[in-house]
Amino acid sequence: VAAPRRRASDDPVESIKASILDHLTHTFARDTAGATPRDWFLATAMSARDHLTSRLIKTQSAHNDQNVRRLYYLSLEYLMGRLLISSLQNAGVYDHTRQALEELGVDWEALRASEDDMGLGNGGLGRLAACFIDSLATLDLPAIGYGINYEFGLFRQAFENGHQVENPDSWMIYGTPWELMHPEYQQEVQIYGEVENVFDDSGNYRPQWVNTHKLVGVPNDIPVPGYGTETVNILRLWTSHATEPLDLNAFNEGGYVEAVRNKATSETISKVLYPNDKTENGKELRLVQQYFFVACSLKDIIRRHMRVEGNGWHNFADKVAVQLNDTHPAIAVAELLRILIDEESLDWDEAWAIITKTFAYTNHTLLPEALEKWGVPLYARVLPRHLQLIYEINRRHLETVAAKWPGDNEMLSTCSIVEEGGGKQLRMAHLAVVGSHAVNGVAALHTELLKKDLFPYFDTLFPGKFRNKTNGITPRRWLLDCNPALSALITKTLGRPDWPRNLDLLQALGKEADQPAFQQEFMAIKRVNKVALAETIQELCGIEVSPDALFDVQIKRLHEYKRQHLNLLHIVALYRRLLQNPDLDMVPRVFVFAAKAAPGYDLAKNIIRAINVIGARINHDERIQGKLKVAFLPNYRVTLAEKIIPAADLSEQISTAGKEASGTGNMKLALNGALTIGTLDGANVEIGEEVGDDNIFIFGMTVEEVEAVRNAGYRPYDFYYADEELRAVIDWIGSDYFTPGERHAFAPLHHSLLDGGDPYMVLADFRSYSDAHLAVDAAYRDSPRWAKMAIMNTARVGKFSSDRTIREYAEDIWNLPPVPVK
Ligand code: 26Y
Repeated sequence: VAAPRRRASDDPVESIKASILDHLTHTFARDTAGATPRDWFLATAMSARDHLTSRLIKTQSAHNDQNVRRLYYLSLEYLMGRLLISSLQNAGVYDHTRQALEELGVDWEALRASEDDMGLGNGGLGRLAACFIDSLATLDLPAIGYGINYEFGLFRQAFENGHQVENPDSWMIYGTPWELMHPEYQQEVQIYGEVENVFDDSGNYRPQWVNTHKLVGVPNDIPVPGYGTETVNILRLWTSHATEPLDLNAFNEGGYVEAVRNKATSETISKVLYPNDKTENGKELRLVQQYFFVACSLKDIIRRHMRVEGNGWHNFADKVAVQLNDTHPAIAVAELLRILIDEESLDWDEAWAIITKTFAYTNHTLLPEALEKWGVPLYARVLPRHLQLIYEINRRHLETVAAKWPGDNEMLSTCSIVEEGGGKQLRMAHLAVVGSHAVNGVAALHTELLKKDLFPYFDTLFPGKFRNKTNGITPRRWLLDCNPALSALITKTLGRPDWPRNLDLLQALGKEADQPAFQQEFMAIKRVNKVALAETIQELCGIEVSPDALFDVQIKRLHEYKRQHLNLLHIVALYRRLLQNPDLDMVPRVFVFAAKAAPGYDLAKNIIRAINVIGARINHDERIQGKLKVAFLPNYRVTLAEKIIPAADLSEQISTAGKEASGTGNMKLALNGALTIGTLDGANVEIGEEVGDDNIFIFGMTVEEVEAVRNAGYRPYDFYYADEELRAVIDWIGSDYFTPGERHAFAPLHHSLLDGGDPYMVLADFRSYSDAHLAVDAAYRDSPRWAKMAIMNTARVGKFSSDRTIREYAEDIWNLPPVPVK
């Protein structure tokens, strides 16, 4: 039945009902009888959006009217996940909307399941950006996130015969209700071409960037509402278009395909997210993506500033702070320099002062293969003027290096932005450090290693530039929204509902950790969440698991340094122990994995296959009486994380010490009452400090020990021969036992562990890891003890709220005061 036009109602539930029905009818042309869950989702999302857009307008006017200082967050990735629940929660209409839908007889679960994830990121770095923009809005900080509106997000993963297969993620093929397109703010930018050496009348060098290719960026805005506040910031994502949709000449001559070729090429730029998150492979399109979004964003920032300030370069850096999310947007340093010098005719020193006051850079990795470098010939072709400017930045930079260390040529080449030898390459991390006033690592240990190992001379050259900002996660999505039962218990226990804005309040749960009644409530919620995950495992993997088993979870990108294969060795060892002693007294375990491997990363894909195939064998072996189960859930993404995390008992954070910059999944799992088994790496160190030694299982070598063993010449065979069980497990995996008829199926894995030199020292840490698991087993048998430990984890990880992280950035790096709205 068609709904009448919406009428204002005093009853919030009635007015939401009216709004949803109104959108169903007038926005989507559906009647209630024929509406699919997706139609209901769209109508509900539009109704939520109505709440947000009026607040968005109010927020932006407040910021504009007061001409406030703003933070601009530049990131190639935003891993947002679904937006419905968080939008409703942050708009303060979640409960009323649920009730409205119930009264309308709509199936809520089906409705919410019909929203595709907005998966515009690879992993930790992209999800961090999403948590940060949530916190920025919640803290009333004036901020805009800039990025790319990829038509295809991270690939969708399926398994065939245990192998990963990738499918395109066409998340917006039927449109998305959250984006507001703003063609009036489109920007034209240029790329390619060449530099003409021109001199003006006074003989000054005035280079001209000519014969360029023009592109248009059209912004799509996503509203970003804060929780418990009026602020609604925006996430502005650029879509690329051609300046001319059609080549009329070609068209008139009958070249129909030729006529739209330019359009197709231009639109390719925002087509697809690169699925690599460690090795940069120097692809031209990726460089074009970086420059396109940086150039559009800077133009937009300058437009906003000049609208108020006229020709106000003098106070640009007072009003504008730009944070570079890793080096991916680091070309912004050269692009702003080009604008200031070539277009605005500022002199070098003036321009450079503005730049270094404006930019700050966050580093997310120490792994050498993940540090971005671009070949000079590629740069010369794509961004010829920028290359000249980078050379000049470098010349001046090397002057300061030479002044500090006179006569030291080695120091010059170490600190240079341009790497000589072989093909010349541009080191983007060096450009970002030189062009920024602050550089930060993402956990205390990471920042120390950054100063010591990655940029040792820069820390001496620029004292005070390097800071730590330990990562955080938004407690809205990662507790309030994903674990409603635990959230209700927390609100009841604390006697106040405002803990999602002040996560330190959870400390008070510590007082209940010894209380049997509270322990039972806490663990009963965990069990309900485990039952739900068990159903999901059944659905997605066809594996039956018992919610009474210990749920042992490793969920993260698949990488050698994260050591999913260490976990696998332990599983195979347990399997072997059970076969040798079927009565072995052990807590039944369900090992849960979820992970995507970069499509070109063969070893990572081999590890996925090994876990799948060996897992299947274990799952079907009746001899072990269901004591071990292995489930690798396909297509890991934010939505799946929201399902797994509330159900986890044990959180695997087992990277080789010194390799994981921070980790953020470790924080999400601890917040939801999972205990960590982990190395002293990344933020695990700080999690351990917060929860206390009694409430975490630490194992393995420290950074110093890793270094010492490596310096002494690490030989995996030493550990292989010294440990009978380890040797048997590796031999077993290397045999064709798990893949009858298919020999050497796991040769890449087997090779990596032994003849490949075991670069991440899996063998060296194996025994210590296995022993830590024995301690886990013992703790889990003692239910009150385990409950207490789990509660202590939830109670003591308030530090890891991204609100704390963002407050530190705002105070220490951005100098950014909050601006309350109304
Ligand atoms: C250069 C390109 C190939 C590239 C693309 C994406 C390189 C790296 C990345 C993503 C890196 C990433 O996600 N790093 C993770 O950042 C998290 C947030 O700071 C950390 O918690 C995590 O330890 C780190 O691996």
